[in-house]
Amino acid sequence: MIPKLFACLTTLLFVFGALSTSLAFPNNVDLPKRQEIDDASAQTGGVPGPVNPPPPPGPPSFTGTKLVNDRAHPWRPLRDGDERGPCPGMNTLASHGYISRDGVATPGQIVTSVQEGFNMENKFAIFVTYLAHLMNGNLVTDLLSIGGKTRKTGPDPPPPAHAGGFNVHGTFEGDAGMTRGDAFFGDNHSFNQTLFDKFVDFSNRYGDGYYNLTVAGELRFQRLQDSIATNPQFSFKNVRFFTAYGESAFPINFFVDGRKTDKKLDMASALSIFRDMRYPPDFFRPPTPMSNQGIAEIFAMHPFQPGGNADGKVNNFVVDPTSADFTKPCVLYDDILNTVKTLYPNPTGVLRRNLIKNLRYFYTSVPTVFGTDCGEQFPYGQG
Ligand code: HEM
Ligand SMILES: *[C@@H]1O[C@H](CO)[C@@H](O)[C@H](O)[C@H]1NC(C)=O
Ligand SMILES: *[C@@H]1O[C@H](CO)[C@@H](O)[C@H](O)[C@H]1NC(C)=O
Ligand SMILES: CC(=O)N[C@H]1CO[C@H](CO)[C@@H](O)[C@@H]1O
Repeated sequence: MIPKLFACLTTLLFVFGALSTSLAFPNNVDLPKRQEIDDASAQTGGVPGPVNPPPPPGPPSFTGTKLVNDRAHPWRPLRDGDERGPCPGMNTLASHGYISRDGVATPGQIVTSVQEGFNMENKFAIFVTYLAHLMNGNLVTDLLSIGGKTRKTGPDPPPPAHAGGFNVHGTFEGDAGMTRGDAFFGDNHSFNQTLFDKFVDFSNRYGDGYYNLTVAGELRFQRLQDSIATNPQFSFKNVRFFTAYGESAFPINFFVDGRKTDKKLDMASALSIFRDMRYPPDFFRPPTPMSNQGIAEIFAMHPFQPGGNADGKVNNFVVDPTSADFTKPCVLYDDILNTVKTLYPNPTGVLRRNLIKNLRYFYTSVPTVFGTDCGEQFPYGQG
């Protein structure tokens, strides 16, 4: 199993194209010096309406390190109604204006922002973003909340779809996060100081005061043990199995200043990003495009099989052999398609067209991110 696992994980290779963004404006209008979007719905005249979603952005032409906590992207405190959620990366990008500061954006804007602000690799960014959009976004208006449900993403889709944003439990957001509690305990998305104290404690014990891969492996395993022992509804499979290991590597891959080469995160920087949604002062993004480098090492420290607590009982972890794991990534693709089909059993009109397009955009990332071509599926036809 391990050689196969590594074979799979080490084939997370990347392809590059060229990105060119050109914004055409009439030249007789007075434009602000910098285009800043403060309110996503303002882009559509206040009421988001149907949109024909454009293809995802390609990679930027420059992918080296640079100052990203710059004068064009000042941190600002939250205003009433701004959406923030379980992702410290997206929260930080919103609070620095890399996406609309209200926390509502199109998938294209999210991909551009993670590339620009954290140097996330293009295909990986497309994979994560379109996954979130298919699970929790509004496919008609092409808008997604990085926090809770908001009218700013537009009219509700037909149930059981919800367009509820990142905070919705069980589609993308899941259990055993590092600094967020399990949904069972009531709040699945806010920064939790008690959990952050544990992050610091583990960094002291295993990393000499820094978060590195050794700390990541120990903390990931401890958070799983915590949930097994305390959360009767603990679930850890499919999407959540993959994202949890990825997210354990992200603080090393993305939150360490790009001029450093030691792959360890200091606690002041961690607190700044996790709690305050704020880049450390003078922060440079990583020197090369990054994704989930390190997950093989994190996993190998304490191999763990997907599953959950059965029968609503704590300390009753049962492995689910039907779940995807790192040796079966195409099962994850099947699972994602099943979730989409459950959310959208009978789409028509613009919704159906946009489902077809978004599934297509999502799949463009799958062969690269999985290192294998799972065979694209077309549950709603090909348009
Ligand atoms: C590309 C678009 C992205 C999407 C759609 C996304 C979405 C999410 C979601 C839904 C979660 C919550 C999962 C959970 O723990 O239950 C999460 C967690 C996380 N994200 Fe993101 N994210 C994105 C980009 C990023 C980036 C660029 C970074 C780093 C710079 C990042 C870092 C993290 C970390 C560290 C966590 C775990 C937080 C914790 O366990 O306390 N994410 N993300
Ligand atoms: C934070 O997490 C701890 C440990 O899981 C929990 O006991 C506590 O109630 C949480 N705090 C909040 C404010 O949710
Ligand atoms: C993490 O830091 C600790 C303490 O300095 C060190 O022993 C360990 O080897 C480091 N882990 C990695 C993967 O570098
Ligand atoms: C299942 C669950 O508890 N989900 C919660 C996640 O957090 C949001 C925002 O507080 C709640 O609305 C959900 O009920």
